[in-house]
Amino acid sequence: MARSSSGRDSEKQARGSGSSSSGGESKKKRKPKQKQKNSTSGSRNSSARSPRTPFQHIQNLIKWVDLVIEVIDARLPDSTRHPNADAIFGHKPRLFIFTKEDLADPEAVRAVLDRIDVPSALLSLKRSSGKDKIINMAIEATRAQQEALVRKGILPRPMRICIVGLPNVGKSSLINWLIGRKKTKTGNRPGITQGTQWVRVHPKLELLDTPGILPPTGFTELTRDKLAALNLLPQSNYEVEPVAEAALRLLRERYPELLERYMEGLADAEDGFDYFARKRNLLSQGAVPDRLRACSIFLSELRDGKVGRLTLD
Ligand SMILES: Nc1nc2c(ncn2[C@@H]2O[C@H](COP(=O)(O)OP(=O)(O)OP(=O)(O)O)[C@@H](O)[C@H]2O)c(=O)[nH]1
Ligand SMILES: [Mg+2]
Repeated sequence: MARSSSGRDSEKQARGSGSSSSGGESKKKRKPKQKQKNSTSGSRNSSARSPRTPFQHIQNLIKWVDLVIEVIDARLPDSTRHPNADAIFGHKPRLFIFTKEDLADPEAVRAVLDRIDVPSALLSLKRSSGKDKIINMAIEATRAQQEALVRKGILPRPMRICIVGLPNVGKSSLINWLIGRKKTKTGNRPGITQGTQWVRVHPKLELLDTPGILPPTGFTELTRDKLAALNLLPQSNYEVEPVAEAALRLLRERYPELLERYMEGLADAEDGFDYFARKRNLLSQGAVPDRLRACSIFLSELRDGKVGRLTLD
């Protein structure tokens, strides 16, 4: 299957978004001095110790935080976890927050939650209920750290929480949702957040928004197709037609009824996007079916939940 870029490009993309993250951090006042030293916020001459990618930047930050919240897209509960997440964050108290409940298959997500032993919550950020539950989970998960500070005679401070996850899973939206206003930049495409940003979400909790992190390697072709189909990879990393074809194949295997309800005959059509284009009257000159438009519209509607609630892992 043709691909416009390799895993190395993911790293390049990620690195691009990381460069400004250092700038954002250098303006923050509340961070410990040592953190400033280890971050990319120093002068260009300090590059010997500077992390080279946003992922390395986050790895450096991790030692200063009390809790890591991994944000996971409930439509891809395995594929939207960084393959090295357990190795890198596993020693820290963690919460998993599965976003996009409103777009995901409830049964499939329930099965995933049942096999996870990290405290987890499933959320639709399109609904306003459930904020107190998340705040309480975070306070509970950092209770041991708070008690340790008291034991050491250190003045109480808000617990520092780092939000991590792949691009476009809903990290920044989660922060805005918790505080009930738009403090962090969000958008429906991967790569919106370019820097780090601290936000106080509760007198006891400060959250650090971070850029989405893509592993430089380790994606199988299937995983890449799933991430691309659900708009979790930067568009420069893939071509629309093969991704749409892969998504249609997956839906035919997993959700033929949804597909049939979405467009009668699509589940069984010999050439799916030829069929789609004719059905939607997407014809170019000479009444030739416009496959590219058909693929783009299909992906866009799939991402918006118009095919139905689905989980592709
Ligand atoms: N339907 C639905 N959309 C959501 C939900 N959570 C987030 N989104 C949407 O997902 C998109 C991405 O949200 P962001 O918060 O910008 O994602 P991010 O993880 O910060 O992305 P990057 O900054 O690019 O890494 C936005 O269009 C949000 O509205 C949810 O629970 N349900
Ligand atoms: Mg963001």
